[in-house]
Amino acid sequence: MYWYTFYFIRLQALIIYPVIPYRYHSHLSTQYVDGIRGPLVIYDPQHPHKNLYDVDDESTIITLSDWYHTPGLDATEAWLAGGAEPVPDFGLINSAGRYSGCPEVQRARINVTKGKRYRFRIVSISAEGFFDFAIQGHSLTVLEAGGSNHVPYTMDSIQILLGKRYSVVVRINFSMLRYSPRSS
Ligand SMILES: [Cu+2]
Repeated sequence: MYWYTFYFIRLQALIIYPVIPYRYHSHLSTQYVDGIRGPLVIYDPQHPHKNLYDVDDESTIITLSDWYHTPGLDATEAWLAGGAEPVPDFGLINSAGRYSGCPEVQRARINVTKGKRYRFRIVSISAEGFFDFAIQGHSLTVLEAGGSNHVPYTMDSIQILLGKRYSVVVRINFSMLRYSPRSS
C-alpha cells in the first residue's frame, strides 16, 4: 500500500491573510485515518482580539488525533465483514504519542515563557476519537470556534470532536521545567 509511506507527515501551512485554523485531509479510501491529514492555518492580521495574545505562530498550532495499530483499510474491511468497530489504540499530540510498552517516542514539545499569552490553535484531525483538552494549572480563553470569532470565554478544558477547531489564549502562570498539555 504505497500511501503508508506518508505516515506522520505534518504540514503546517502558513498562509498570510484572512482568519482561522482548518484541517486538510485525504478523501481517498482510508488515507485520512492513516495519516494524510494536518492543520491549515490562515492568519488575520486584523483579528479583533489581537490585543489578547502575544504569540501566535507555527509553534502554537496543536493537532490532536487518534492512531490505530491496524492500517485503516484492513480495519475497515474487517469491520464490514462483521467484525468489531475499530477503536483507536492511542492518541497523538502534534503527531507524537505513546502507548503502553511502546518505544520512547519524543513527546510533542512547545517552548513557552512565563507571563506571555499564547494563542493556541487546537485542531482535531482525529478519525473517530474525541478529546478533552486541558493544560495543568492554566485556564483556556476561547476566542474562536470552528472558524468563527467568539466573545472571549474562559474555561478549564475544552472537549473537541473530530474535525473541530478552537483558538484558545493561555497566559503562562509559572515557571516549570515542563507543563503537560493533556488530552484524553
Ligand atoms: Cu472531508
